[in-house]
Amino acid sequence: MKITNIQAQEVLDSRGNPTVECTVTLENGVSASAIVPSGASTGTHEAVELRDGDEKRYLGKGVLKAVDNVNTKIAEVVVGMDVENQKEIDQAMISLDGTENKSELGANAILSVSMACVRAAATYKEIPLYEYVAQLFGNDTNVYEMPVPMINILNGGRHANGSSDIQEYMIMPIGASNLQEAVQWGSEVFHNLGKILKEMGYPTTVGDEGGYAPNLNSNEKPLELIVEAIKKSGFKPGEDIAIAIDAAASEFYKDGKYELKIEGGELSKEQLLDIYIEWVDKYPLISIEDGFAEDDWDGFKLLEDKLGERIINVGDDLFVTNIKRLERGIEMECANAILIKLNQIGTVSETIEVIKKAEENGFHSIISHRSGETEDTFIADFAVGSGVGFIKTGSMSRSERVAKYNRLMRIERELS
Ligand code: 2PG
Ligand code: MG
Repeated sequence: MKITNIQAQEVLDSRGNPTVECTVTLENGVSASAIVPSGASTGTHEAVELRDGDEKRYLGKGVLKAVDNVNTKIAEVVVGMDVENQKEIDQAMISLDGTENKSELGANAILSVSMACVRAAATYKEIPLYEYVAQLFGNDTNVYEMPVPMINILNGGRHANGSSDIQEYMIMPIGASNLQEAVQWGSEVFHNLGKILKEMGYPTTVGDEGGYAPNLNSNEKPLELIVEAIKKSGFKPGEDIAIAIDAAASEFYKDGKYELKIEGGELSKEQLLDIYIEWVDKYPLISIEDGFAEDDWDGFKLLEDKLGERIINVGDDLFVTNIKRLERGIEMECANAILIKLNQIGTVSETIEVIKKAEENGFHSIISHRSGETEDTFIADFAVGSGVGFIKTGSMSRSERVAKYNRLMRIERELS
């Protein structure tokens, strides 16, 4: 079915910053929209998010140039194409942009069109979005695996001023028998953690991803409190519910050292590694994301050699959903998992390619939100259709996070 119109506009993300929404209309009148999210602890090697830099609007964060690029340059090549030719649509935009990092048109502009085309095609074919995604992957559309959620209940780093250096403390309901149970358990632990914090006299206000953000003056204390909250909720730590962290270590890396403010200032990679080893020994910690900085391949390698058998060793800023960087990681055997963010690379087709590459090489993939999210639940369907088995989509509060869990629960009900 032919694309007859594409129209972008500026809308807001969950931090109140502008982002791009695109609506694709087809020859038969069907139309569908998608909204692009936005990160805070962004990797240097990510595709470029085009912002206006006009200080008079949204403190320079406007996206009118990206919007205009969709409505003029991109529309010129994409209008008239068949909406089911996702690869060709994406390739046409990549060629039009002409840069390695999509800095000409903006990855936010390109991805809004890419995602909206996927949704428009699913709508036109009258099938659920996850099913169309499964088709794009070439997956069997009769069997689906619901992802295990990584639920971020304590926010730190760039997502919550004044709390821990470690950016995210997540729980993984690995013992839950289905997604709905996982969500229920996650919500119970989240609320019990809130009670514990309240009793200790800490605030229970939340950070960017909906987790609590107390100033505990420790990077380890959150692990202890989460174990307590898991027990208080009646679950077995490590058996029913495990813990995951995203250190987002690029954010506290400076001049070859890791500045964990609380754990004694400047640490070498070996010292930081020792902390991770201690935590993995002491707590049911089964996944560490960005344990080292985005270009510290050797740090990741140390972690993989020491703990690769015991943890999911995830590269986020390290790989930035980029196939070349993933290939280097596969070659070096310096991780065993990749975080997947569509806007790090900028098209749905390239994202699919990266996930396939990861799978072929025994790497896990985790579909992820950004800290600046929207009401768009695209990644919930993307996680189910891709069949990767994991999704990281924030806490049990803030509607832009909960919307994804709600969508996942609806999908699960529909499938059963
Ligand atoms: C991360 C993400 C999402 P941001 O580091 O994994 O949690 O954060 O979107 O700020 O990069
Ligand atoms: Mg991360």
